[in-house]
Amino acid sequence: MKEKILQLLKEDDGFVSGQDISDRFGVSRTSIWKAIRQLEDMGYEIEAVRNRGYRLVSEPDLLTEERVEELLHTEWAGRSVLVCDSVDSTNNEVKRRAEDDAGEGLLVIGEEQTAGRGRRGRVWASKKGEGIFMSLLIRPKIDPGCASMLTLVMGLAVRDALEEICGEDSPDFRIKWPNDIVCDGKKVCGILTEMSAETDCINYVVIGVGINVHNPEFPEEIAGMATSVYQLTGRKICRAELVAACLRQFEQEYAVFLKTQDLSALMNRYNEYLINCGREVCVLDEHGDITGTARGINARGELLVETQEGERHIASGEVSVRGVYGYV
Ligand code: BT5
Repeated sequence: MKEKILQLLKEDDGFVSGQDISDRFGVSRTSIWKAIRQLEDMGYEIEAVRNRGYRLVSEPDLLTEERVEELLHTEWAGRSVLVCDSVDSTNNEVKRRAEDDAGEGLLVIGEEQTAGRGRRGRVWASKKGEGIFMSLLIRPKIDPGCASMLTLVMGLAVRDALEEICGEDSPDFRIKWPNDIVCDGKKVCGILTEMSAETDCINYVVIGVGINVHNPEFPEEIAGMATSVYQLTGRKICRAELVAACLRQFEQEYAVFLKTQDLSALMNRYNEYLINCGREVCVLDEHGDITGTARGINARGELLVETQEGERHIASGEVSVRGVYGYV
């Protein structure tokens, strides 16, 4: 019933009266009301006015397998797409499937994550319908020591995709080494790369991407450091288009990376967008903090930091970088 009512509301830009619906489908006013409630739960915004009826105000930004597949024009990334209504963590789901021999290019998307993760077991806020939570499976034939560079390749790809989808008046999206995309001093995307490997060969790599898209606000704990595309632009972009753009960009940049198995051909562009460049940073390392001026990345994806004792090369692994005066 709700599909039929929805169709009717879509065909009419004005109000459709309860009487009309009831006459047309032979159902009671109560069943109509219930169907309307179900549609609202699915994210449709419906205005109900006494004596006039119902009007469709806006449709939800649905992230379905069909929609993503229709927009993807990639060779292998997203070869198979799985959208879960709810999942613990898309990285976990891809790992489970990778252990079951899933092929390279599998993309898992969650409408929500119940245990979305950042690095070192930190929590990634993953509220239903508000963001993109996705993980891509790859099986690269590269040295396991090079895998951390894939976070940087994906970072560049997501930044480019955000700019593409936001269009001409796109906000100035920057990269905060090693795994964040930031704008206006706040984080709009985080990337978590995980790997299963032997000493000299990789079984698989999972690259997880969390992008804040429609969030009107954030939980208090992260409100000072998180932002969303909606907060930045006031617009509700299409998540499926952003997913497709990320994969398309990643596929291109990954092909460049594979040729040399390092970032030599990507680092100039990466450094152009690197927010840390030329800034005082504090690298929070388990061996002690390092403070200095960030000078950009090298071909191995290490951050070059000029300190009083000389230049240090910081490997991305598990470190966090903070601006001396705040998050960026
Ligand atoms: C990250 O970790 O930034 C990696 C986030 C990766 C999330 C994706 S979603 C799909 C896939 N499946 C997963 O389970 N994970 C990946 P890290 O650098 O450790 O940053 C985590 C910190 O960012 C938290 O401790 C919070 O302070 C902050 N944070 C949490 N949720 C956030 C959000 N939605 N937006 C911005 N900041 C957030």
